[in-house]
Amino acid sequence: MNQKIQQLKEALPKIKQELEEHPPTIGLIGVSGVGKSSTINRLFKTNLVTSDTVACTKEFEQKDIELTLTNNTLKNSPVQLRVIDAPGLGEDINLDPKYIQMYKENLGKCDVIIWVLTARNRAIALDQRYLQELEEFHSKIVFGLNQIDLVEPLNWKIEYNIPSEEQNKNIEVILQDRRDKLFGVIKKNIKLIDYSSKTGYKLEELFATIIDSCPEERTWIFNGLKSFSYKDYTPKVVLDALEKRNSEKVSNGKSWLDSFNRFN
Ligand SMILES: Nc1nc2c(ncn2[C@@H]2O[C@H](COP(=O)(O)OP(=O)(O)OP(=O)(O)O)[C@@H](O)[C@H]2O)c(=O)[nH]1
Ligand SMILES: [Mg+2]
Repeated sequence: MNQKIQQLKEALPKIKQELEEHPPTIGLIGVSGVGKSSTINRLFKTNLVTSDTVACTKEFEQKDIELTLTNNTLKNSPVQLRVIDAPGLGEDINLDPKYIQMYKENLGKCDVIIWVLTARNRAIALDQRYLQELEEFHSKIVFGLNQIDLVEPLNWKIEYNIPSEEQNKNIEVILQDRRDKLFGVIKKNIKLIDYSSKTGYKLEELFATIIDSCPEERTWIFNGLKSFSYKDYTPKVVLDALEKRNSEKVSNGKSWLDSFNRFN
């Protein structure tokens, strides 16, 4: 037993060094405006600049984040994570060659890559083309289908923070369509998680998928990131509203939707 403790003591500085030099690293990529920066902001409480109107992120932006776990056994332990936000592809035909080159340089550093799509855009030829160019990274890619709160008929159940039945049916159709089309390029079944960075819906599942997708030799590093609950990702205003709904009957959803929109 003493010998084991001794071995562990000797290994600790090496573990620390490895974590400092190569912290768990996640990259978010995809075409312009799908919500890459918004997803990072919501997941990790960063304040990357986003835009409602024009292409926004122009350079690769690396954020070192210290996450404080809020539940389970590791409560209050700090965990290091590196997140890389990428400029959107497809913004301008003149910029694409430069961006593809930058993508190739940066994606090598990532353990896991989230390729963000938006549920609002059914044309994914651009994604398919870029995926072909970035073939060497296919094994690291997990796909996220963002903005599902904007799926028709736009009647998100705000009082529960979930899609309506009609939206759910449409989301299923969209997921199947994107899976088929991406399969055509990737040539194997893909991981595709539908979520909404705006409402925080299913961000927990997206994060769990990131953790599960880390390379085997780095599992020990990612394991430290496991103890999150959905509450860590859900906007406070949504949590407050859900709590309020539990304690009193909401007669008019508008009031808290208003505050939700202000918050965003
Ligand atoms: N309704 C809704 N809007 C979203 C969601 N995620 C992002 N947005 C909006 O989508 C727009 C683009 O978001 P960004 O995060 O700037 O997108 P991006 O992919 O980083 O864009 P580039 O940096 O230009 O590539 C902003 O208006 C966001 O508020 C979502 O889940 N639902
Ligand atoms: Mg951006």
